[in-house]
Amino acid sequence: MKNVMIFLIAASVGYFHEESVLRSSPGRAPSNEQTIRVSASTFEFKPSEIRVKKGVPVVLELISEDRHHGFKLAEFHLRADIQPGAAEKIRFIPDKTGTFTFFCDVFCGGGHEDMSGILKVVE
Ligand SMILES: [Cu+2]
Repeated sequence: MKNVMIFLIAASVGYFHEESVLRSSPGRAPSNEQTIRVSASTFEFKPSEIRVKKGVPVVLELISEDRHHGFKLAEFHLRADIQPGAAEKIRFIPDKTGTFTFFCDVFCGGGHEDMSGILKVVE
């Protein structure tokens, strides 16, 4: 009987250990995370309007269709360089609602100043 108890305790400890390892395994994306692909080209972002929900993790997958561009979303302290041929991923959790402007912060030619878009965060 004593042996059975020891076995049960050992089995349950092992079980819980495995559970915690599964939960904390690195690289596992939260199930509600959403990936939004944004392409940059002279002189626009597509889509130019991104709608997300407050509190839901977002991955922006930034790609360039032509040359070096930048991505800056100051209110969420996000910025990235976007180079052709390589997707740049930015993860964040929108923690406030509102309409925020993102823009290209790498000079890319005559229409650079107009290269922007908006992020709408809703409840
Ligand atoms: Cu630019």
